[in-house]
Amino acid sequence: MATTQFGRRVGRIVKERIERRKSSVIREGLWNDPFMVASTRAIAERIPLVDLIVHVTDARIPFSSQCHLLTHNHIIVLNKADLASRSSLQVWMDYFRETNCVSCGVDAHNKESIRQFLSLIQRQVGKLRRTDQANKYTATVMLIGLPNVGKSALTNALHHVGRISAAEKGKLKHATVSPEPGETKDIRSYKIASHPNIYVLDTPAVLPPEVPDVDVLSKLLLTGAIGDCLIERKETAEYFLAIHNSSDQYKKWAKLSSKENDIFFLNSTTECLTTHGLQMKQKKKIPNDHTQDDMVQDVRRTLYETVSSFDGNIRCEVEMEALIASQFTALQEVFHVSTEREEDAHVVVAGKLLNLFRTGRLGHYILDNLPRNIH
Ligand SMILES: Nc1nc2c(ncn2[C@@H]2O[C@H](COP(=O)(O)OP(=O)(O)O)[C@@H](O)[C@H]2O)c(=O)[nH]1
Ligand SMILES: [Mg+2]
Repeated sequence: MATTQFGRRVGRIVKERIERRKSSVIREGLWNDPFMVASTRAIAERIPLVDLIVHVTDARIPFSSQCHLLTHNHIIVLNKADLASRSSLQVWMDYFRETNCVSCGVDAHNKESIRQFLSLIQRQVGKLRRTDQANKYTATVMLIGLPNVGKSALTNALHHVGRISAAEKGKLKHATVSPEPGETKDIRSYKIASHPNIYVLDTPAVLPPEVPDVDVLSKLLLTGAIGDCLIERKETAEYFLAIHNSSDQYKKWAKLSSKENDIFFLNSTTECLTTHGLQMKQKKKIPNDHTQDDMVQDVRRTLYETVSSFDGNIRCEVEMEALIASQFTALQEVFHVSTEREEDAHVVVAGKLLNLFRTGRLGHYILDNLPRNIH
């Protein structure tokens, strides 16, 4: 499958660069960062001291974003559920249920989702104590996970929702949230519930002791868990386009296409269009200013038109490459990128495309397959 080839190509480059940095004297890069090593050790030492571990993963890669520091008493959170395909997420939740893991999909930016997550934590904490201790104890819950999966965003949301629903006074604390991995530098506690008191510990990211395989690395890169500095953005964006072009996502954007709109007008002869009605429809078709939303629609339409009019075989790597090259050229126009050198223009296009993908505006995906021995 061409997608796998694109992923592996990206994964191999990243792996090779990480390995090179690991063996170099320059102490930089995630797997060679003494801070990361120390914080992973500090988190591991805390595990036996806390009441519950919340293992935060990225719902787009429920398997590839798992961390190695697992314990018996943990729940799995598939965060960023808003970015994942809903039907596939349900399949993953069923899988976790079958393997007797308590799991839930969460969107850290959605209050209702956070309320449900908080209730789950409260129920799990409640199970840990004897009934005669009811409400008179303090429990500690530690969030652990790879970089950028949303531990700090969840901490803030739980802290805010928990304190407000308990009508507690006092200043709210704020954990640093960032699109760049590795921002949280220490373990901090935030109160999220009273009667019983529950504190959540936000932690720096942990990384597996060994550099993962190339398939996992490519997905960590695409979802933003390990930062873009390890490889040129263009290669990562090409990998995204390969995934997009092999999925059914583009079909959802058919109605944005001007070709499809023409067909719509031709088929609407039975509809009585007044001059005003026609003007309104045409207005919708041709946006007159270029807001961010219009831009997103233009990108979606371009992706739809390039894939649907492509008559090559996208399962073949070379032909997929040709399609992707044509998409870069078309997107350069959509993003209004004009640079002297084509290479520079493509870097800008890649950055913009990745930003749209990572914020969920180019569809919902789950990049991992279920472990094979299950289904
Ligand atoms: N769409 C979406 N973005 C999220 C969610 N949770 C976190 N993020 C974003 O993911 C990035 C990393 O979040 P952060 O909490 O700093 O991750 P941490 O490194 O695990 O603490 C930030 O840009 C957040 O705004 C979520 O549920 N949905
Ligand atoms: Mg953080």
